[in-house]
This record gives sequence, structure tokens and C-alpha cells, in this order.
Amino acid sequence: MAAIAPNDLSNWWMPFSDNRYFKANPRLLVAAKDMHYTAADGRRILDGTAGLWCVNAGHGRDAIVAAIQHQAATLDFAPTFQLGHPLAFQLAARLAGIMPDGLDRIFFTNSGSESVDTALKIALAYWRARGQGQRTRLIGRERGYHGVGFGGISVGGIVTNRRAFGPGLPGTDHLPHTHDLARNAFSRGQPAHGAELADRLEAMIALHGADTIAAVIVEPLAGSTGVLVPPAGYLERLRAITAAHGILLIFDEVISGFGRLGAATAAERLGVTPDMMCLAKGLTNAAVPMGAVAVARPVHDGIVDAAGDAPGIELFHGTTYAAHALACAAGIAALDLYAAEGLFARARAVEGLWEAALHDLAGLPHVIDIRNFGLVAGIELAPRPGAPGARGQEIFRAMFDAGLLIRVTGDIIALSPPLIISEGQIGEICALLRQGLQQLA
Ligand code: PXG
Repeated sequence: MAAIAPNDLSNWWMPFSDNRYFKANPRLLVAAKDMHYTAADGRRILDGTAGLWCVNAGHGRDAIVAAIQHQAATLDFAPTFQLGHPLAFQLAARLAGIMPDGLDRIFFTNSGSESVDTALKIALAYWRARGQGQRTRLIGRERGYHGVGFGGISVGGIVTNRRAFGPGLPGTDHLPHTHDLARNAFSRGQPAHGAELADRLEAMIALHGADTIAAVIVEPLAGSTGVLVPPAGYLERLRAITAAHGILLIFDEVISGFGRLGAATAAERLGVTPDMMCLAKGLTNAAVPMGAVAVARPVHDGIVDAAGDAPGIELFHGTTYAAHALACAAGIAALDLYAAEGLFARARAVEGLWEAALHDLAGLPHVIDIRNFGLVAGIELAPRPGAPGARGQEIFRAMFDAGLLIRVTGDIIALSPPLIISEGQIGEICALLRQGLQQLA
């Protein structure tokens, strides 16, 4: 057995991290309440990112804590293959209640990545059950992020994944991304230009044949690759084209769900209803890991009812921890809290103030775009010549030292605070960013 020194940082191989830098310059968080983290040195850090786009009701909320504690002492784990427990059914019903009409069949997972791979597998299984097993092609989008599973990285559009992990699933294709600073810089809300980019799907259909395409998956608002707000009319067009050709449309709402865009889902906010929706993060306010796929009734029925009277498993898919009792308890408590405090509507109500405060940062050094939608904002910085990403890393570290948690992707700052943020705290975020950007080389 290896001898392990106290406070040794070497054993934990950290995810999506510069392990060498972190372990030389550790930043540890030890507590959190409402809008703030507490760092190991005792400093309070204002949470400008709701953790990782997930703690939508703020940290350490009493009702969620109590629900988890109670559940852990009552029923910790119950198998969910051929057995059930009441909370899973309750949460599914509650979740169905805030989904767009018709997406009322809920498959539980443990993360956003699992939700994505689950939705892709459901799409394939659906077409096979319908006698169209030749529909295997999956279409994603450039700059799409759909988690880390092989399905998700295959439909995703991130070059680093292809370089590191190879070609992924066969038979994928990718729509163009919608980021267009030349036409849309400093947009407030949905950018005006780019709806026509959805028409590229028509070209793909002409190339591949609609009857080989199982599904199209997009994030309504792409978060991880730098806050790409959907151009006005774009998602409507994707919906019209997929519907016309009988192709399933999947919205990955892992980030955009649970109030982030001022409604339960982006689908609701924008009035565009997909056939499946991937969820995670805010589902439990991130207090216990959980994801879900909300599935339109005909897709569910197409698989489950197609099995007919023959006994047996209809969908050969699931995980040990799916619908974990603690996650269900946390999920019910989180949905209760969102409703009791009207947090989705609150996000919508402060959106104008948020937008105005953020756009006030225009004109600061290196700022080439500011964009926003719901309680999300992206601030794009010009890369330092020869050192792309350096400014992003520097502003992230400077802000953390100044007491503000932000996210950066390359040289793009992403902000997505808990929906309980006060007007004063919006001002605080902007004041700290102003100072940091003024000092950035
Ligand atoms: N889909 C989308 C749209 C996501 O944003 C996932 C799937 C995967 O979820 P899990 O739970 O498997 O991580 C995500 C995750 C960032 C950041 O900094 C974003 C995510 C995760 C970590 C960091 O933007 N999104």
C-alpha cells in the first residue's frame, strides 16, 4: 500500500482541469450558502455561475437539505430494475407537469451526459420499433456540447474531443454553429441574424436521405462553448424541417432548463417543442446528481406499446443509480422550491436589469462582444496574439482572487448566477468584472 501524506493532492485526478497548475496553485471551496461559496482561506466568493450552471435556487437551501437527510434515513437505495419506489413516480409526475405539452414520459439518469446518450439510444430504438431501423444517422451541431459519453461527443462539435478520442459513432453529421460576430455582436437577447443556418439541414437531408436520419440534437442555447444564443427564428425553422421529414428533434436543455432562461425550459420560453428533452443540473438544484430525458408520448408509446403483449423489457437501457431515492427527494424539494419562490418568473423579471448592467461593460479593453439571454451572459474577449485562452485564464484567476466565481471557455466569460441573485449582487458582479477587465493586459 502506498504511503499517503495528509493533504496530498496527487491522488485525485481532476476532471476537465489543468491538474499540474491546480496542484501547484490549489483553490479549494469548503462551504456554500445561498449566493456565496466559502474558500478554504475563509474568503466569501460570489457565485456568478451557479456552481456549473446548476445551483439555480442558490446553495444549501434548507428544504432540499432536509429532504435529503430525511430520505437517507428512510430509504437510501432501492433497485429500480423491475422494482420501484414512490418518490421516483412522484418526481416523474412533477417533472412532466412543467414540461411542454406532450413530453410527459420521464426516463431518469444520473448526469447530463447520460441523458444525452439515453435520448440518442431512445431515438434509435424508436425507429427500430417502428420498422425503420435504417434510420441510424444522428445530426448535431458545430460547437455543440453534449457531455462526455461516446454518443454525446460524436454529435457534439468540439475538435478537442475528436483529436483525443477519435472519430466516435459512425454516421453523424453536424449543422453549422450560429456564432456570427460580424452580424450579431452586442446583441441583446436573441440575435437578429442566422435563422437561415437551420436550412443547412435541408441540404443534409438531400445528401443523406431523410429516411436514414434518426434525430437532430441541439442545445437551444449553447452554454459550454461560449454562450451562443439562438438567432430569432432559428429553432422554429429546425422544428419545421425536422417535422416535415419525420425526424426526431432533441433539445439538450441540461443548461437551459429549470429557469435559466426565465421559464421552466427554453422550449417553453421560445415556444418550440422538441420530441425529447435532455435534463440534469437544476433538476435537483445539483444537491444530488441526477438527469432525466423527457420523452414525447408517441416516442415512448412507439417503443413500449410496440412490445405488444409479449412480456419482457421494452428498452434495454438503464443504470444502477437511475431514480436514486436521494436524488428523487432532492428533485421534488427543488421543484417545490422553484415553484414556492417563483424562481423561473424571477429570472425573467430581472433579465432586463441583468442585460443593461452587463452591456454597460461594452467599451472596456479587449471586449469584442457581450451577449445575453435569460440569466445567462457571455463576454467575449479578443485573444492575446499568439496566446489564445490566456486572457480567459487570467481574468478567471483575478476574479476568483477578487471574490467572484466566473466560467471561462477560451477567451469567453460565461455568467449564469443562481436565480435568487439580488439587484445589488448583479451590480457587484459587473463592478468586479469592470475592475478586472480594466487591469487585464
Ligand atoms: N449537455 C449540456 C448542454 C451540458 O451543458 C452536459 C450535457 C453534460 O452534463 P454532465 O452532467 O454529464 O456534466 C452538459 C454539461 C461549463 C460546463 O463550464 C458545462 C457543463 C459541464 C461542466 C462545465 O460550461 N455542461
